Amino acid sequence: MSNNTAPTHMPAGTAPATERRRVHARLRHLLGSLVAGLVLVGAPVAASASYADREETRSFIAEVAERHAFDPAELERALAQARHEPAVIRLITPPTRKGVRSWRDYRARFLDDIRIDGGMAFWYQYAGELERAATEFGVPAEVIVAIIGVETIYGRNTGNFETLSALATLAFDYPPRADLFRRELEALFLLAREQGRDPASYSGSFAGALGYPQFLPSSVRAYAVDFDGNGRIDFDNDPIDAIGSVANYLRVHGWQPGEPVAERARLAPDTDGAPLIAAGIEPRLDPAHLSQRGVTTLDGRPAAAVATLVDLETPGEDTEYWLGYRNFYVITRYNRSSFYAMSVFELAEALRLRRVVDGIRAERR
Ligand SMILES: [Ca+2]
Repeated sequence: MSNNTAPTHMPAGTAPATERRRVHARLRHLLGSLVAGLVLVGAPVAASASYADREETRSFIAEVAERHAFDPAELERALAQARHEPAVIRLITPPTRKGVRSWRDYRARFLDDIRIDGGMAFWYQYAGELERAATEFGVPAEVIVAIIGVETIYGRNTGNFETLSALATLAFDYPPRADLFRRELEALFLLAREQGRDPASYSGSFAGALGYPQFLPSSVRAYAVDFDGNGRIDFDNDPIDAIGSVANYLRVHGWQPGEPVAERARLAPDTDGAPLIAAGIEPRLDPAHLSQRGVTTLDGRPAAAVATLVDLETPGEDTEYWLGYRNFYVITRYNRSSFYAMSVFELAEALRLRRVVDGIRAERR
């Protein structure tokens, strides 16, 4: 996740398989309750055992119940199960000393053998569904695979946090993002009602992102599709629903079928890239204007379309410049960071090339 903007979801850390994850989450819940009970005396308000008793929680419950015709007692019962998660606050809080951003380090986390080999395995396993998604939504299979790979290593790392507790913690004990996370907590209650599930039964990232594609609850409600047609959306166990949902998310956010994502840019000597970069992540610079300012493709052609100038910095090395087109911008709607979108694009390209090579080898046999 980038720190500068609201995440839709974020790549999770290392985690075991789904079932083990659930057991772990349950154990942690029990342990957490025990610990909370032991330290309750003298604990700060934020660490109170139940969110249902808090003043601002009561007004939240009243509002949400009113807006969506919930029984307030039902929301109270749900929130009584949520507990403060100090780790969530620790993970969401930006470091006090601004770290040095390094494209090389960031890239190395996602362009590795685990994600490339895993991506090929995932692609072969779900080739039919990926092709169907590409046809239906216009988003190439490799881009869908790459997003699921960057997010969760193809479902291996979907996160160990109980979503209800994580979102309650962020909604009520993290003022900088309280609005966003109260909306997500509200969306979780709606999602649980729609899916006939207990709101406490969801688990995922520390920031409330769910399943293979790491959608926040509001994104699940808005963009998820039942792509295997079994009548329900299941992000924990169903990569096929994730495939369709990622493709639908990108399509709704403006994916242009057949159009380029990004290409390397060349800056003529003495070009001042700063004002072009400052124009923002949304592509607004037309090719002629860019050429005039000294920005072209590597072989000196003008940009292929209206673009944004992307700078990928690594301390002590030359900055990489890229032309980001509309589809690059669409990937940043998934996670608002140039580093993120470029990692997805590069992983997608690596997978696509590997697939081409596999195809040639198969023909020769
Ligand atoms: Ca389904």
